[in-house]
Amino acid sequence: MRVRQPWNRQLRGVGSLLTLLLCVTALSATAEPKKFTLMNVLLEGTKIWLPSSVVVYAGEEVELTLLNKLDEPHGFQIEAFGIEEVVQPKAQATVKFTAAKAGAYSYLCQMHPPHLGGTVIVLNK
Ligand SMILES: [Cu+2]
Repeated sequence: MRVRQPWNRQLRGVGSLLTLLLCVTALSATAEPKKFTLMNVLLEGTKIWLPSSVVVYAGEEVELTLLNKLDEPHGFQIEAFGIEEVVQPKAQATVKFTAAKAGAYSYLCQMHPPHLGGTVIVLNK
């Protein structure tokens, strides 16, 4: 059966290549979302979500963990992505969205207009 060995070896090579391709495909299909943590604090007498900007690329999945360090509920809204969350005092919440299109999208607290927010900056790839 030594006659068949070269053919078998070739098949094994193709099998390895296919396995590699499948792994690469699986990795790209299950790409982790871009994760950021934003914190709601009182800074010099003003309530503010920090950091005041988050930068991602168009098409990326984004996951924001929102920490409310203050003593009353606060909102977090990104109208363009349909996000509207209320984070309870001394608690956290998570919101997810796809940054489908390049642009600058504001986030703010929908409960308190003077409460400062920031901008999600979505860059073209
Ligand atoms: Cu607020």
